[in-house]
Amino acid sequence: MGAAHSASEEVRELVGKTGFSSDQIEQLHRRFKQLSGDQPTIRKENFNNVPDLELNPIRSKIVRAFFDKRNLRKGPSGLADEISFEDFLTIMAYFQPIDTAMDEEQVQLCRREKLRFLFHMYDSDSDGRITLDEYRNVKWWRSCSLETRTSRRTRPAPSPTGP
Ligand SMILES: [Ca+2]
Repeated sequence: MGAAHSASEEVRELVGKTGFSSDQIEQLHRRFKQLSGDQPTIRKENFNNVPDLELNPIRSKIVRAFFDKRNLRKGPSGLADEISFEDFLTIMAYFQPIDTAMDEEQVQLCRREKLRFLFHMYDSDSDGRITLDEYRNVKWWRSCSLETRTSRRTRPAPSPTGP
């Protein structure tokens, strides 16, 4: 009983921290266990078998975002070797739509967090600046992914060596 109680207590705590509902947390926990192979942490290699990411051209950027210490609020730079379920939720929360029940101040805070997350995706060397190369790097991959999704449109495929 003790364990069951502490588990639900833990979920309640995570609801407060992340803004996910308890149903969403359970769902994400199943996903986490699937990814980790039932281990308490996830390593980068665990993302190798995610079919949704297989064809995603910015796959490495997305995977990196999960381990970026800045996004995990664990440091000004660097990558974590592994992430816990709570870390996983921290990252997934960046992808949550903004809750309409929030007051203006919370909305601003939430927007700022999301922007920071996006900024970190571009600023791959964590120096707090986005160089033209870093910008082009993500932009090129993004346009590639759009290109694949919208199938063959009239625009030619962008070249990896530049526009
Ligand atoms: Ca940079």
